[in-house]
Amino acid sequence: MKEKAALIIVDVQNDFCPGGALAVAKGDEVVDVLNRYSEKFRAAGLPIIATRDWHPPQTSHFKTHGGLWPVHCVQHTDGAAFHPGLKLGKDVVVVSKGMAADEDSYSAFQGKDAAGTPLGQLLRGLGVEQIFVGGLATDYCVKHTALDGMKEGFKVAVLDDASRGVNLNPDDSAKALTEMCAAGVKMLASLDELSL
Ligand code: VGL
Repeated sequence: MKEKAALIIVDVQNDFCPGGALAVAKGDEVVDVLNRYSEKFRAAGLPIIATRDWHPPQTSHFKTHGGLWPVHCVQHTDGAAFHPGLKLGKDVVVVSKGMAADEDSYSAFQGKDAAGTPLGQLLRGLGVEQIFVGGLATDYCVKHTALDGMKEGFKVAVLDDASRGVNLNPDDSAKALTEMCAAGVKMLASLDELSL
């Protein structure tokens, strides 16, 4: 029998989309693609998790406090809201990360649901063995989520057509894909390759 799968939609938030505080080029292009993946998972009765960066106003993650990034995805702001085009049904579990003032939390496995359950525990509780990961950004949160997924013993596939990178250096996304593949992460080019 096939491993039970879950879809992990990573950080498709306004601040990571064009016009946002930490805009990923063409970040909004993943919205429709992810909606189509979600339909497939929902139709198959499989879990869908949406992660979000959920930072306090002051954190060492931000340049203002010694970190790498402009202020973004501050809790309860518009920038932290999911992109309005993302269709998140009531069944979607939201996992928040980066809430402490001293953590980057690039990986969704450092995040927790509303009840405080860490992602790995949540997935195991649902009987999930395989995760499909897409969203923003390829070279940070998608990459770290995929790599941690492997470390936590899941089969991991990244949705290449549903992910976009920050690319502080122009080849960061390409390097991230190479790194993920070397760790055993599979790549899916498009929905046609999805078999649940
Ligand atoms: C992310 C940079 C900074 C991400 C988050 O979601 O990939 N990237 N914070």
